[in-house]
Amino acid sequence: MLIEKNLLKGRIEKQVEILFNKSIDEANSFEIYQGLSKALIETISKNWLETRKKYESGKQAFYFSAEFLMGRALGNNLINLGVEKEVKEILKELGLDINIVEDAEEDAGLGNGGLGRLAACFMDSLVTLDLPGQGYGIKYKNGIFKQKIVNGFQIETPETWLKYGDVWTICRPFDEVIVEFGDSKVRAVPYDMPIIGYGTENVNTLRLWEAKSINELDLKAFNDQNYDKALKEVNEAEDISRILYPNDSTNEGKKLRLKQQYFFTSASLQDIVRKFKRLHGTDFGKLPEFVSIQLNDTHPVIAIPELMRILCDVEGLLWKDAWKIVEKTFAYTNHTILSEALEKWWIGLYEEVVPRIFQITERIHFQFLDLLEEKYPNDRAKRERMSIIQGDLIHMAWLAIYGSFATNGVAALHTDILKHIELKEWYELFPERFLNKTNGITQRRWLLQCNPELSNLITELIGDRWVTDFSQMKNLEKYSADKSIIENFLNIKLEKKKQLAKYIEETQGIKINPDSIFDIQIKRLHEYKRQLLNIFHILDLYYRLKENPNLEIHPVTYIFGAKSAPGYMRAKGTIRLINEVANLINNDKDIKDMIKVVFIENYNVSAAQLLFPAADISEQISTAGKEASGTGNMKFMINGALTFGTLDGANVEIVEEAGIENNYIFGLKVEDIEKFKKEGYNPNIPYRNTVGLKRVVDALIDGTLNDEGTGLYKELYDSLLKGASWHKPDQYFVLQDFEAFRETQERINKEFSNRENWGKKAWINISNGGKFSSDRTIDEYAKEIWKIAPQRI
Ligand code: B1N
Repeated sequence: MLIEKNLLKGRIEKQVEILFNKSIDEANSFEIYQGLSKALIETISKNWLETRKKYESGKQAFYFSAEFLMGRALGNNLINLGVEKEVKEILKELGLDINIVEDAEEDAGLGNGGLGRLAACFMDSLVTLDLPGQGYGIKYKNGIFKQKIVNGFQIETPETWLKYGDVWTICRPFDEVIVEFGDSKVRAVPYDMPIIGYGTENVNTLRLWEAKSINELDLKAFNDQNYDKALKEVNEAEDISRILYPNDSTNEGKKLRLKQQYFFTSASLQDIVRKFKRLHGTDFGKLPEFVSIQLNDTHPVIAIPELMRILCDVEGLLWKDAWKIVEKTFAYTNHTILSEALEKWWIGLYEEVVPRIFQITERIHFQFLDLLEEKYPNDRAKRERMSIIQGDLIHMAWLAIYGSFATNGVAALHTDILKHIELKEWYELFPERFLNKTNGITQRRWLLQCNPELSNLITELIGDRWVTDFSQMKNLEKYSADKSIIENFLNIKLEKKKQLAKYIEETQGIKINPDSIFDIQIKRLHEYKRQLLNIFHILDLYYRLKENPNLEIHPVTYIFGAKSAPGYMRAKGTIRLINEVANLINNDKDIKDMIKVVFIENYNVSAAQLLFPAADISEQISTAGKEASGTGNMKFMINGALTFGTLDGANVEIVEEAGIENNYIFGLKVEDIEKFKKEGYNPNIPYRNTVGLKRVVDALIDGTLNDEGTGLYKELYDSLLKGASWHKPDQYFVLQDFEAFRETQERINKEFSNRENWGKKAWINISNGGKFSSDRTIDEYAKEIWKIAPQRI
């Protein structure tokens, strides 16, 4: 055991005393949460510093990411440290419920969705595998906004996780560095978060930078009573780490965003180079032997010219020597092929914000043109397509591929599309650089922590090795024919559904039936994810029930959770639509509770931990080819939900592992869509010919539904049937896929009633989830990209 119970209890008391000057019986749940957390940090602090020292001897991987969607730390750390039981007892003796203490913690919501949560799962796997890997990011003062639903509309309010300080990071003021922009300099102050592994004493680090101004305040302006001016510099500096941009898979070409990117990558590189010099001197040719840097999408790609700057301008290397080092240091992960997400910076802005980096980027661009000329002489068209600087835009993905030794996609299908369609010419130029690394999720948070009931059953059957070796799950498969075990599983599922129902009743005031099918779609709101298709089908089902009260269906509860980017009007319209349809159906006595629709307000990591275990059906219905991987699909699978989805992203691999017959696959495939694009797609055809479809689409504009004069529904309608200047009508094939969607839903509804058979299918999914552990993903990155090996303290 890590720490003896009474010792820990004493430490909690002491910490509450130090932090709040209260005795433990006076402390509220938040104060206990902080005291307990600090006591845990006290307990691991020795191991933490030993790990840091240990890792200095060899090669380390650094994960550069603008987002780390960590969620809550306490519950996860209690489990990873193996002290959950003791802490529960301690709190009980004090008359406290651990759940209430855990609920006092705010989510660290420093990310938007899958990309940010992936970074968080990777942190957990790195340390659990004893791998020398560290995260680098930004300590945003305000993470992803809090979503309120008011009259069905999404309202954003600021997220304030740091309101009372954060116990899980420690400031390291003497590691601060200065980041220089064209017109100003700021201090980058590091905060370190310990990343505690499972079944290991290693403690890794996530280093998050906070921006601070060099000068405190302009006293002269203050004395002149010019208060805005007095604080101008302070505010401008602090603005850099003030807020997370709330876009998921869309690019916002804003100056502050570019500043954020340069701020954290420059600070991190300075930190890495400083440490390298301390350990190995100035033989920078050796840098790639000790350092690998993973660029999480293009957001940190400005690190490539920044490392050139440091090596050439600061350390005095020759350009060509520096370039060789840079090319061997970075690796790049591509997370999307949506054109609106690809980052391109306008040269005017880039030059203004980081003039020296602009010069270096230009030189890289010309050097690349030389390479192209050598390989493909006189091929002007190719040069135009592949140029890093195109017209007045800098194409960050191109810079990433050229400036790194590896480019990876995040699921097999996605990597194939990169290699053979989207990045075809790049793959021809650098075939050895392209790799696949199918995403994964940590089973510690997404099964052990969020579903202790199922975890216990699994451990009873196959022992607990699955917690750190998820391939063990395969040993469960032999029980799929064992009726009593399937019965056990189904009872656990029911229990998780009851827990969710209780949460929904308490937080949203809606009563749902735990015996109904829980059909859940939780993810960011985006047109390509097709929440619209889901809600159209629900409305159609509602109309059919109204027409035919004898229609026999198994009761079903449709649950949504989704945030929309604040400026994304179609996504906001869809949220309003879901809420309106929910209201209509939930309040219609004729429906007799056959259908319920719930929109979960403020969907975040903590809500996710309640939702995944309670699902029967996992909605993964993106237009084929558009969802790079998805990771929610994996969380559902290992908690025993069946996938209802298209052959997109990692869904393909999920059904490969668990069997297509144990899931519900429908709709157009990538090839079908390619064909439509070649031969032409007319959404009017399905609109007119699919029974019931016209009725639900027209409900948007014929007065049936009411968007309060905002025009949001008309805009949705037009997006399907008229298109817009930037896209053809129904670019995501919502109407074309409607019929297959409905047929498959009908099949689900029928088959759910056969409890035993359903349970068996769910069990087979659980048993075949082994591939989707982020431990497997990280092991592949470590061996095939970073070339790092475990270092245990
Ligand atoms: O990254 C996830 C994948 O599982 C998802 O399929 C993919 O959509 C997601 C700009 C993004 N791709 N691109 C982003 C996020 C924020 C931003 O500002 C783009 N997120 C994804 C993990 O691989």
